[in-house]
Amino acid sequence: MIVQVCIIGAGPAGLLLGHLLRAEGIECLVLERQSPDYVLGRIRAGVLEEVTVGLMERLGLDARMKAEGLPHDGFNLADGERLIRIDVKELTGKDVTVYGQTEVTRDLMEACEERGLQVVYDAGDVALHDIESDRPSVTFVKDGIEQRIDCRMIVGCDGFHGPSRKAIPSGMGTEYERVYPFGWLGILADVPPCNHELIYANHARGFALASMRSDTRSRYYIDVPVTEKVEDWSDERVWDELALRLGPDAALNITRGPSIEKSIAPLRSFVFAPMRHGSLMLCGDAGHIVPPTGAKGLNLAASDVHYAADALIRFFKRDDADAIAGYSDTALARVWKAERFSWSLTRLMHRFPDDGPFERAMQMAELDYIAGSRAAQTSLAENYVGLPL
Ligand code: FAS
Ligand code: PHB
Repeated sequence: MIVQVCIIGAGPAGLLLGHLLRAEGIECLVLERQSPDYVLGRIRAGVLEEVTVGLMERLGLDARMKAEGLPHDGFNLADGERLIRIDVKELTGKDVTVYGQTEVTRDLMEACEERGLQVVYDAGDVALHDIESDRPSVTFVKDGIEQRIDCRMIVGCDGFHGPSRKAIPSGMGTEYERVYPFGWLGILADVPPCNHELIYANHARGFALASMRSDTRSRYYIDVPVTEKVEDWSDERVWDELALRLGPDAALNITRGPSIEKSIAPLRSFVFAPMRHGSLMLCGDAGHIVPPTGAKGLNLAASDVHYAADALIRFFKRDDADAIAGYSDTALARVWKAERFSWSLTRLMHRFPDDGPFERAMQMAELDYIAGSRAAQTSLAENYVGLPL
């Protein structure tokens, strides 16, 4: 089979890019290792920047998001004593939309057939070939039969553990990484949220986040040592810890209920640069990872896709070879700023095992400064709603 672009991975990055290219008449095909149900079963991001909403609007796939998504004008930082509200709407003129990544992926998936976007699910043993040439190919196994896709460009949207980044010969890129000494235990439950906006809490017992998916479905997190096992955390133990860490007011409003999903995710900051090698471009988690503290992961994938789609459309439809050459620098300029924000908010809101009284005093001083400074709140707000493209 011959296509212009072969996309590896049918998560949000792969499907967003596939639809954008298909809408421009660029022949592409998406290869996904898992089944559709498996992809939809992964519970991940919940907060969308206007960049991500804008791509869904551009595709005309924003109807359900507009009907069911929750526009949020602010978020809160808690430190056990007080709640510091960051009024992002007043400070930046922008808001964020609370709408689960699962729903974004579902909306994109359901549009594939009617829009003619080819996605091959359950594609095993995906391998990239001749990525340094202008005639690369991808092989995979489907129903026991090996198949080959010849293409002009490959875009790796296959997440942190996918084969794309690993296909780049060693020494042809640089890895920047920080692994955090804790993970986030997340719980999803069909109970009303304890607050109408998100609360990020730095408590003596540790970090907690109160989020939601709707007015009837809540998403909560606490940080736990990386050695913890989710089976050691009963629902009751999680609810008890959340009530302690989120503070007395929030605790009074927590509605407990059985978890419908509960898992522990490791936290890391990671960037692979450059995000292009020959005929291979990387988008989303294939190129970078942020700790979820700043709600940037999915939104960075969306901005990568915005840049990658623009470059590929200019390359294929206007014969502009420079477009692809410029992709990595353009994408990384925004990636690094989001990496900084996610790292700094993680530093501010978590108790690190090696921290002593001085580090704790610095956290308290920074929260005090934020509480009293419009400039500090504006800086937080403009990063939270997403920096300009
Ligand atoms: P994805 O990982 O979503 O998609 C990659 C796709 O490639 C997957 O469908 C995978 O099956 C497929 N793939 C992998 N290997 C393949 C192969 N060999 N062949 C074919 N296909 C292959 N971000 C936030 O903003 N907020 C959050 O709260 C948040 N929570 C998270 C919790 C967890 C547990 C994780 C892991 C991530 C979280 N993230 C969060 C980040 C997450 O949302 C990502 O940023 C987002 O999924 C990025 O989308 P993609 O780049 O499409 O990668
Ligand atoms: C979520 O709702 O899953 C969520 C929200 C904000 C974050 C991380 C996760 O920073």
